[in-house]
Amino acid sequence: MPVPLLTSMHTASDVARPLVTIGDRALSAGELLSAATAVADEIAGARAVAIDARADLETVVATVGCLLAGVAAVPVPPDAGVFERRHILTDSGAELWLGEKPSDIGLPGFRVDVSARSSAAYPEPEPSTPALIVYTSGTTGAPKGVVLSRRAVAAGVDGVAEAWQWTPDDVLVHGLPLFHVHGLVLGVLGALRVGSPLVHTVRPAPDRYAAAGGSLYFGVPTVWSRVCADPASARALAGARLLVSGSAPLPVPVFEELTTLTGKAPIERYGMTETVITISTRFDGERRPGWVGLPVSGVRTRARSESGEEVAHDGETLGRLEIGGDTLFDGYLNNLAKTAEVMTPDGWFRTGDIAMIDPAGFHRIVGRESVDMIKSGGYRIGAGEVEQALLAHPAIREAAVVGVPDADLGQRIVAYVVGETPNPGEVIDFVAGALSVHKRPREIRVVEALPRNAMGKVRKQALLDDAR
Ligand code: MLC
Ligand code: AMP
Repeated sequence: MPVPLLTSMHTASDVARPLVTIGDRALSAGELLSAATAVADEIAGARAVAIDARADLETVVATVGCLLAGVAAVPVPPDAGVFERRHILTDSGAELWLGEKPSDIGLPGFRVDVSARSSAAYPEPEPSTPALIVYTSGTTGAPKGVVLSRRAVAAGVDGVAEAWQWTPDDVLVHGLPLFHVHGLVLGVLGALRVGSPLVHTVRPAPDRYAAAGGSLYFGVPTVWSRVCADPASARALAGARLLVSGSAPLPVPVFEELTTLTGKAPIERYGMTETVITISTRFDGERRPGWVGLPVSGVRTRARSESGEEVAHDGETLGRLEIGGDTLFDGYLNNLAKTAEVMTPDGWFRTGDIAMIDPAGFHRIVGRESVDMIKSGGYRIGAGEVEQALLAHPAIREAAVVGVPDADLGQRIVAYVVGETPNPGEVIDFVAGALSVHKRPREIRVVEALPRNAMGKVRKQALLDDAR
């Protein structure tokens, strides 16, 4: 029989020690296992189940329940608006809803009870079984369901655990959302696989990080920049073993300030929903501002020029970054065409990121191929998806969305719209209600006309220049 995915949860030496703490509630390994088994008892036999993925213990118990039963977990952002939630539920084919049910959801379901107990035993599913279907944005259209197998989850966690010397002696702290790879796969399943207790602060606020007393901290760059803006909280992290940044580029000034305030250079690591975590600096290696390090164990990378040749590893030639290895997803659910677009014929995943590699194998991510893929606060947001939502507003005739450089969020969504004097605040709320709150434009600029080229295509660069 295959080795359990969440190995350490089954073999914890002290089953009574808190293994997962979220806010002021905690579960030991024993409690988590039996509460999750009670969920597995209810859902066994389903293909996919939706989870109302709030930052709470119920989300952890529900996800572990799915993994025990071999049912694909579909984390649904708790702030997902009606369009987005409907799309996720329909596309994923989720058969049940775990959590509190909004009135527009017709699926059967139940509330997860973290005090429920079951001692049923489930055989470990094959590594190829889907573990999660995570919805993520493309440049256009609705979010796509990324199918991650148990093998990919295991490989993604094991690679960084080796690079960071992450062990059960660590206490992991973060407050990231539990519906993406960073917070859920690395930040929850990672802790459960390694067996290091997790303290989740519900929100990634600097004072909560400071008060948590962990040895290993995860954050997106926005979180680290806010930590630096609160020097007392930053200094409180001086005793931690590792501060890890990922999901978006960590600005060099933030890297340097964090190093000065905490006495520790942060670890940077690079990942994607489709590939889990693939490149990182190491606990025992160089940490270079602006560079994300080396492929983790089991991961292969290559950077290719437009004509397809691998570029020189000279630390300056740019190439399109591709990834190979066990951490790769199985494809986009119900979307063979999109899957074929992002996979090379020889089985590598085209990340859409532009990178350079130096002679020592260190990687630097310099940007995205497409201006329509935006990263704001570490969230991936497709310009096309926001434009579609804007066009559904009755006062808007045309819309174009750009990601403008922003000191706090990395990129800030600015929407240019043409229409009958729409009210900016109301338009922002309209998008927040249709998609997810974090996909809302931070600014609306009403213009007479959008700049277009001879083909009629919007000139996004002109909008970016204008917004800057
Ligand atoms: C604001 N709010 C609104 C609103 N405007 N609600 C409704 N309508 C509106 N118009 C509310 C929000 O819901 C929220 O409420 C509060 O106001 C603040 O929202 P915000 O301003 O959007 O939050 P912000 O401070 O900007 O968030 C920053 C952040 C967040 C860093 C905390 O961006 C974040 O959590 N980022 C993490 C993203 C992440 O995990 N990415 C990983 C992807 S995986 P309330 O009640 O909620 O406070 C990946 C792979 C890899 O990338 O490599 O890791
Ligand atoms: P997501 O699918 O939300 O996981 O977003 C993946 C994208 O985030 C990648 O394609 C990169 O563009 C970006 N990203 C993740 N980690 C880093 C990092 N450490 N540095 C730069 N960009 C990153």
